[in-house]
Amino acid sequence: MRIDVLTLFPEMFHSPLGHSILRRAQQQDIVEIVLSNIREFAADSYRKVDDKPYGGGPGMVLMPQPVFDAFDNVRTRHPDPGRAILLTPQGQPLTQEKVIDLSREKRLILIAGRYEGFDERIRIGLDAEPVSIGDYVLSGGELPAMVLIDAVVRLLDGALGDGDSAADDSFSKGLLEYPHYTRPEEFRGMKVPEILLSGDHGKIAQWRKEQSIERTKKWRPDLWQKRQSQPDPKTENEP
Ligand code: 6GU
Repeated sequence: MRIDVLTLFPEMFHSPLGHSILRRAQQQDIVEIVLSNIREFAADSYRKVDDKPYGGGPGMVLMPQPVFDAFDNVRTRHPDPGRAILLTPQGQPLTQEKVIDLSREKRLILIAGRYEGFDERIRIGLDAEPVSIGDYVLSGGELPAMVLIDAVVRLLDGALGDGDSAADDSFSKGLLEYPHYTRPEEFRGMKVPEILLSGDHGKIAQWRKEQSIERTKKWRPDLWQKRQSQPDPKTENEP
């Protein structure tokens, strides 16, 4: 997969992209991530990329021209035209379902905005899909773009280590993941549940399933309701 990111702050991406799974996935050519600085496409000598909103109001608005020019510059550098995503708090929620869908693309072009907002013609003219990472406001689209990249890249073939798997992830079956324990068997008076030491894999699987259900009901009643009202045919008949 190729991921282009159009941003005013490419340096913000260096640390997250330079560590752990994202670093390894790039080294192994599972993903190519290309950062473009929107400011380099500013037309004037002040490198201006924002201006006051028509109609008045607070803050500044990202101008269309530098973003369109940055977009045109990267678009032809890869055979696949790509799926354009606009990171904005007004976007559709980034769910695991959406992440799985995005992970099937050959190319994504992410546009991370700043300021009070971006000129609406960016979304319309570039046919960019608005995506949000949750119902709270961040100061720019960079952190959301990094969140999206991490969530997508870990699903690409070969990105996770041999022992790891995305199959048991929280949300992958509409439930939160079960609790984990490692050594020691007792820590500050808290014991590892007996069943996990039993070696009975059937019972352990059953216990984990129950735990997943319990914590989903307790911590994410919204997810539990959704699962009850629309059973997933793939998981319906599981224990
Ligand atoms: Cl994608 N952008 C900003 N600025 N804030 C957000 C967001 C995106 N998603 C949640 N909050």
